[in-house]
Amino acid sequence: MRSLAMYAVLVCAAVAFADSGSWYASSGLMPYDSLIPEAQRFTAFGDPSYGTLGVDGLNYNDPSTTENLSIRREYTEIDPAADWTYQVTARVNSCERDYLNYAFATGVSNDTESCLLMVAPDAIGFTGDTNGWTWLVSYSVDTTDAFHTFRVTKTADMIDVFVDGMTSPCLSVDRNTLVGWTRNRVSLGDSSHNGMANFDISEFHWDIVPEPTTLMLLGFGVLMLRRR
Ligand SMILES: [Ca+2]
Repeated sequence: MRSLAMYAVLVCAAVAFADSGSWYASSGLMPYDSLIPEAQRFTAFGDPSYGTLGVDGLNYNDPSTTENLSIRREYTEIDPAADWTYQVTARVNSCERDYLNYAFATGVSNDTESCLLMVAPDAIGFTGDTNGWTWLVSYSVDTTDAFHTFRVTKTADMIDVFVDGMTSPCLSVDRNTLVGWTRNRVSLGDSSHNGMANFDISEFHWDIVPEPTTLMLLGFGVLMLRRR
């Protein structure tokens, strides 16, 4: 009985750091629609009127330097040791912009460093200081007026970025070099509070897997159960 209790506790511990799902514009539902089960549903922060669902995707039209639209899932904690993958298909639309050099942020971030991918009209990358528009590392790619798929994987400390069908990453960065934002979230897409932008997102997928030590403990729990 004791090992059974231990097993139950360890299963809960593993579930705490695991989350995955997908959203497709072709579903005809906003990512935060109440028809979507909670385990797959996002929440809209900021001004929801900036988002509209069209045939090509979810269009963000953020014309303000004092407001934004952020569609995200928030967590109490995403352990920095957890591995994860996210993938987004999106395009940046030609539009008037202010001084910010990125259009939107997307992906997974924990409470130690911001791992959100910044997508600009002509580049993608990660932030390098507390100013969200200063690149640490970037890769030149024309994201404007054509859809591309951006896939980001975190394995241990390394974060790799792939565009479309790439088999080797165009960007690799050690998470320890990224700046902290103290944000535990999966962001489908965030426009900037201070910047203006217009972009479309047609698909988003995310997969946060339990941290390796939790998996090992879980395996130990199963072993204990089988020895009874
Ligand atoms: Ca804005």
